[in-house]
Amino acid sequence: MQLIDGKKTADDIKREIAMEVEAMVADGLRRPHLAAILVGHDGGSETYVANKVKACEVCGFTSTLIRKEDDITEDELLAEIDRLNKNPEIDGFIVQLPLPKHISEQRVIEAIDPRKDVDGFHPVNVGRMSIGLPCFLPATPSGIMELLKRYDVPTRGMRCVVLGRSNIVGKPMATLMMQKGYPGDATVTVCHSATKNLEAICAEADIVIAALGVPGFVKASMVKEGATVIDVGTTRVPDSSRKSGFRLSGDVDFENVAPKCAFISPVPGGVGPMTIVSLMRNTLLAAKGEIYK
Ligand code: BQF
Repeated sequence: MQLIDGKKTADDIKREIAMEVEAMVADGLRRPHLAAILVGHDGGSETYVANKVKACEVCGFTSTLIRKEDDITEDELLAEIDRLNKNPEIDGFIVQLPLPKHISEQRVIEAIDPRKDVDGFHPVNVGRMSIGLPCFLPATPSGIMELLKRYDVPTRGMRCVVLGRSNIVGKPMATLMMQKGYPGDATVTVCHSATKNLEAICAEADIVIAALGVPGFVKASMVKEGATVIDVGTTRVPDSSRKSGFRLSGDVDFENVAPKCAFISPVPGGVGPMTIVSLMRNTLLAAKGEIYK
């Protein structure tokens, strides 16, 4: 069993990005600039945005955090997005999800200029990804593809089961795994809450990508000997032995599943750090104008 170390891989890539940024600065270019809009004070969102701001520092990017209270109106948020769209100093920006219930996430996403949509959530980027055109890839699936590549995980002709069908992880993950080339060329099955015989479908998979958000869902009986298991779950579960009061729990029963695996990614320290680094990569691409010329 080989552990897929997302933390170390992400640290390596951040060093690669930082070197490229210093070369840009030496050439007289300005640093890539990422902005993030954070609405409200949700604990998870605060942590995720802090992770992104920290990664910007490590990569040598400029970052701007725009905080809004959770009673902001949708129109006010859309106006802020319009300002960022028009601000030539900003290469890319994100609106941290989830948003308060009175705001339409879809309307917000569609207000972002696709050329600055470094989360890759705008329908233009989703559509371009689906037909294999240059685009900003969504950070989590992109990070997983990078891990499969750096660990030489075989994917061509492999049966890949994606658990979960979200717009942010499950659907784009399935799209990327079935695309031509490496890492891709897999035979992909997407399972969700209405799937019958899910256990049996998983047990035939060479690659299982678990993105349902149910702690410990994937059990040893659901995994084939020699399979690769990628755990995307990051559920906060109460843990009184931690000073934070919680720990991150993955979707995989790691202790029992790991012994059967060729490769497995842990939580924490697996996919999560790669999600952050993919956002940095997209911001660098935005700054260089390499997607939309
Ligand atoms: C780690 C996210 C659900 C909903 C919205 C490192 C992150 C997480 C874990 C992180 C996530 C999850 C992010 C680890 C960003 C991943 O060491 O294991 C980093 O910051 N993430 C997000 O921005 O929005 C989410 C999960």
